Amino acid sequence: MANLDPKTVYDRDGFYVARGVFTPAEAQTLREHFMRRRAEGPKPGDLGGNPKSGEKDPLNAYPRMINMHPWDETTNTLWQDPRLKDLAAKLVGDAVELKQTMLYFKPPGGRGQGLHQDCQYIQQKPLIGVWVALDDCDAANGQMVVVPGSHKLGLQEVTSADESKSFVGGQTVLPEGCREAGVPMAAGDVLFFDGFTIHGSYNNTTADRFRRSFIVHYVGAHAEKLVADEKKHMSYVRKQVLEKQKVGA
Ligand SMILES: O=C(O)CCC(=O)C(=O)O
Repeated sequence: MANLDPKTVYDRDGFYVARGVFTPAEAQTLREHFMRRRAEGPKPGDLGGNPKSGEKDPLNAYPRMINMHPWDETTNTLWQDPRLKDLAAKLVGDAVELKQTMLYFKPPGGRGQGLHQDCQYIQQKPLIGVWVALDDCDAANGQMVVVPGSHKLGLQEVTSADESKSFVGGQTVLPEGCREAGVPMAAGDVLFFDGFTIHGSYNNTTADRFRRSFIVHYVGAHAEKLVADEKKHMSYVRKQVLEKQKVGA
């Protein structure tokens, strides 16, 4: 079959994998850089550890970093890298602007993130996630999982996630007949996905392999505000938890 162009694939499936965007040497430099920054100690917005679990939760030592670009020059350069920004713009069909930057470490034994749509958090469209693999990723170390075609289904309802598998408390209620597909990637590959595409990841079940990824979210320069029904926004899961606590008090 003839190779389809990236935008055709993105529009059809809701995601596109660009192979070998960064060299193995660049991926290694980025891994080493972010491990050094993590070792410096807590950063604003860290998320993922469970202080109640003491040393048991590997995410205590490796919480997710967010919005590093104001204090980390490497991040501030990387989100503007034309290899990410130009393809993101081509895929959304508009110039793009930065929404957020993130770094997931997912150490051995680390939990994943329940399946979700990014527009269930960020109320703007078009929104595009750009996920740079810094390690080789497969099912064992918790590769990304997507639901092909789900970007065409609109926002779905949210519910609580199994927190033994997900470091966040909410997940999407999967529509009937949905098929999940793992996305194996090599360090340096980049996954681009639509803000409506259902995606997430499972636990890193390896004893010795990290699954690190650098992520940028961009919005279209002419993005519209989205107003999700209450039950389709992740804040609904938090509200339900607070309601239950009130009833139990
Ligand atoms: O890296 C993961 O496991 C999930 C990332 C994700 O959900 C995102 O980048 O929007």
